[in-house]
Amino acid sequence: MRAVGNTAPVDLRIGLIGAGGMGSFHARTLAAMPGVRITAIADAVPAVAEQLAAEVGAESTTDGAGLFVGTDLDGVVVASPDDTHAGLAVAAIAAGMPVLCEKPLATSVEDARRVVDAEAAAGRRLLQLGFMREYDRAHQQLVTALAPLGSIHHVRCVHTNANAFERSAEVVVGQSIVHDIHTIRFLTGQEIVSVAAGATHRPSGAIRHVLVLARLAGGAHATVEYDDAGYAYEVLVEAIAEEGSVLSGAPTRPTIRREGAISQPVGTDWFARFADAYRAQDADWIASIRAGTAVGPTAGDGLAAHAVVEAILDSLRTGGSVQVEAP
Ligand code: ISE
Repeated sequence: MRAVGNTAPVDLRIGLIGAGGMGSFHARTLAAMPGVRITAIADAVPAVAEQLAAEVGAESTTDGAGLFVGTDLDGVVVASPDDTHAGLAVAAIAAGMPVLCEKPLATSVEDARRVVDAEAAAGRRLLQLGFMREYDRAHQQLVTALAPLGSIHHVRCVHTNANAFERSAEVVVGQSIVHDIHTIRFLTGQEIVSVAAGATHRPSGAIRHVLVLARLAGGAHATVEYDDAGYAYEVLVEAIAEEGSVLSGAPTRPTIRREGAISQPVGTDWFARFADAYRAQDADWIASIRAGTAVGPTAGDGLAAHAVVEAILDSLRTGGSVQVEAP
């Protein structure tokens, strides 16, 4: 069934690889946009691909890479498991197809570099990377408020995750802290040159809390306080600049007075917190295909972020300060 309300003539045919939670959201969001049709959905699990394909009126397949060969697609969304992103992104670029690739770009610096090299060989940008916080209102307000305040001395990212399950350091840093790394880079316009990181652990030994102190090329500091808390989801960013400081806003929430106490819900769902940002990102991507120019976070941003991911992991292992290898 096509998404209700989208009866505009179709001018863009979009494919999607990875029909899990994130992929389903992209499919529904894009299918509801005027002139956009999801025509092909790929997932390694046939039933998963078929179910989403039936919902949005697409063909289904288990062969993600097949979407780049002999199809009439105008663009592809990559929302498959992290370690498949780089290979699929390279295939999309080689086919000259615009691609919205979920973050992270890759799970190694080498793979991220392959994507950057593929674009260089293609001679044009084709990839938009899903660092969607750039499209979040609270982050945009932060950028605007900081503009007149002069040089930035410190960016403080506080990222509380509602994951109750245990994750490896590679996943915590590569999948979650990678967002904060990008926030630091896009707020300051500076590269992270060194990091020192430490972690605390759950009684089981699994990683729980990560603290990162980063130094930027221009001399500023940045910190990331990351917690796999389980009980709440919250992302706060504070920047201290020459003439003032700015703390990012959070979505407006009710203040509840009840049984002699005041409370305010925080939420536990990262996806709900950033749903509007994802929608804005997807709309920008579609507009960029029509305009013939890629926009938003780049493959280079993904490569730079992953170089920092690897330096943080190195610091967690060695306990020392680690220089980030300039990608
Ligand atoms: C998740 O994968 C996301 O992308 C969220 O934005 C992030 O805040 C969370 O930590 C990740 O697990």
